[in-house]
Amino acid sequence: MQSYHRERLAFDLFKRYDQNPILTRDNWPYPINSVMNPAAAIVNDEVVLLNRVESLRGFSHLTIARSKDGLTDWKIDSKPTMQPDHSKREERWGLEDPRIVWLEEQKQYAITYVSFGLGGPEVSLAITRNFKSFAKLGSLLPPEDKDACLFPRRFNGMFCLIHRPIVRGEAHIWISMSPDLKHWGDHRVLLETRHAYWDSQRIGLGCQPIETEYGWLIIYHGVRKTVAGQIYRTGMALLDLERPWKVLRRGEEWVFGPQADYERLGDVGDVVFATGAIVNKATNQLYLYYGAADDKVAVAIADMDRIKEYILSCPEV
Ligand code: BMA
Repeated sequence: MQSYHRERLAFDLFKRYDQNPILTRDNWPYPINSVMNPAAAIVNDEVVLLNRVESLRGFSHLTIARSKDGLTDWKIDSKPTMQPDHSKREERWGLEDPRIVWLEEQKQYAITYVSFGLGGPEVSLAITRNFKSFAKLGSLLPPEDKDACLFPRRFNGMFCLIHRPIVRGEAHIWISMSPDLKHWGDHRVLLETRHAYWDSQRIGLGCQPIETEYGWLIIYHGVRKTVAGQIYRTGMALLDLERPWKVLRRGEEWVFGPQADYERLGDVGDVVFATGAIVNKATNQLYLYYGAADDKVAVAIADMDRIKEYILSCPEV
């Protein structure tokens, strides 16, 4: 149902940081084509962005940039942080679009990323304690699959993974369970594309699930195909805290879309692709990090109370 009050909340939710974009090829310490789609985490009081970086060959690897305030003075690793192992079937053509979550039980960060190999894109897992050394645990599910993130803890004894397989050509968001982070089952569709909506063509998880007292906040991207090309925008849903396979609410409208020049123009125009977020506890704001037009990194900021007001005003599912 259309609600102008809710649409106003959606429209005003995110403010672009006025120094955007925050990372571009011009401030990279080595030659690259582009930087985009970063995972985000707070590590030792610093914001760590694990960025997808595309080389001049067109293959991607992951490189860290760190900042005290998550906005300014980024310190970028002088060389790639995680490189593809080209001898591995699933990493032949690079590593893309990571998401980070802290695993409470393992006391390690889990990085789910797309490894792009002979079978197409698939979801792989790496773990790290310190973002200095990384253990690659291999791929989790068969291709074609993308846009995956774990939850920080088990539910009913099981780990949960949100991901986006392509099934019969359809691109819905799925959730799957595992007792050990290796064997996956209980696959079910979590959110579907919606005919004729802004998210009609494809959807996929954006940043890692954000835990709130009223549920898991899911920020996802939705794609609409137009005669002029595709538009990638951002929407929201809410999952039950103890049963994250249960959708509580879903926004009807997008909350963030390409408007600024740096989002409309680039390697792939009209793309905002959120992959990482942090909550600034001091200001109660969400910093949403996203790839802008597939060649730079930008950040949009929203007040957590406004997000709550918005998502709780969305229709129950
Ligand atoms: C998706 C992914 C992203 C990319 C987006 C827009 O399918 O490949 O890495 O940012 O398309 O081109």
